Amino acid sequence: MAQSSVAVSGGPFGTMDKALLLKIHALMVRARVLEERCIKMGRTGEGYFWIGGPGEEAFNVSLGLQVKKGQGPRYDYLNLHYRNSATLLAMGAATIDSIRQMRTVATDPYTKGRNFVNHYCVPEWNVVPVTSTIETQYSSAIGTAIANARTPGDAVTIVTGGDGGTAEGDFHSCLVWANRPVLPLPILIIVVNNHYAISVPEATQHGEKKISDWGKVFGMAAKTIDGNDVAESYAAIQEALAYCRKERKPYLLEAVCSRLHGHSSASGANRVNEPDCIAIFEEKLAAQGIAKKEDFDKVWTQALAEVDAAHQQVKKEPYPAPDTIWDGVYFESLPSSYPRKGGS
Ligand SMILES: Cc1ncc(C[n+]2csc(CCOP(=O)(O)OP(=O)(O)O)c2C)c(N)n1
Repeated sequence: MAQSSVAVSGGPFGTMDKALLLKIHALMVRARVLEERCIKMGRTGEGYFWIGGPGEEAFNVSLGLQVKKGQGPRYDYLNLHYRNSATLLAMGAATIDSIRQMRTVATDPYTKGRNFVNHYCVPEWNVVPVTSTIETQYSSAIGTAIANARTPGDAVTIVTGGDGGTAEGDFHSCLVWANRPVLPLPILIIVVNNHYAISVPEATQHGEKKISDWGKVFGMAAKTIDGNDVAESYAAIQEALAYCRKERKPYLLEAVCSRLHGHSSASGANRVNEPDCIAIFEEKLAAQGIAKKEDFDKVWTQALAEVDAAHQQVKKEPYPAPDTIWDGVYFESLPSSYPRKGGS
């Protein structure tokens, strides 16, 4: 299908042009196929644990495409969580690298085969290491946002996490530090609300009506959006980032999204019956005459072929050598009983 940059005026996509819409669709599909493959790898014993972002593609692709990507405080810093695979792909990450991390092979560029899948780390793009402990990213984000605030330019810090984690002190520390009158921080504070913290329903835990209501306490810009909708997500991220970049102040954005395969492999990772952002998007694209079923089929087939080829390649790659176990680990000294390089 030939791509055009003709603006799709009005309708559900506002001013987003056709080329952008089709690019977003292709990235969403690639992210979904990748995650489904990783789930399968977990089930067949090719990886130890899966956690990821199927259901968040509309929001996460829209985010990744709007990052000011680079290294150092003149560029955006990303303090992400473990459901941001589609954000990484939209930023230009290779599909194969997630498969490498899922299989824990030494070629995994994020953690050399030593951490769970979707625990990215890309120094060249200011993607700080993802932690398994939830919400600590909201604390590290304060540091990177201070660096952005002290640097001339329009770079900002972006932090993402879930609704459950907002019960942690790190989230509230982030709100306090972002809003100090002495140094307000240019930080986009994102909460993806999928209505659950593992198995604990949001409705049983939150006295506040919306998580974005925390913005009222500080008089900070805040909004809740439908994160399953591409156009709403793209526009809201655009508006929030423009605000943070120009005003050098924080913005709290809550995106309500589906969690299509439950929490992780620990809860079975079976598909659940919640709205699917890709199906919703395809329906809208078709209704507007932007693409049709055959076009979508081609995109899915292509993504599957790409993921298949990557998976076959990764199967040939080595696991980390045992004596690299301490590489990248910071320590002062180890007890002599611990194995070291060279076997002594
Ligand atoms: C500090 C800490 N406490 C508890 C856990 C266990 N844990 C892992 S994920 C999770 C739920 C997170 O829910 P939410 O913040 O809504 O994010 P989601 O996984 O739904 O995207 C919990 C409690 C953890 N990893 N770290």
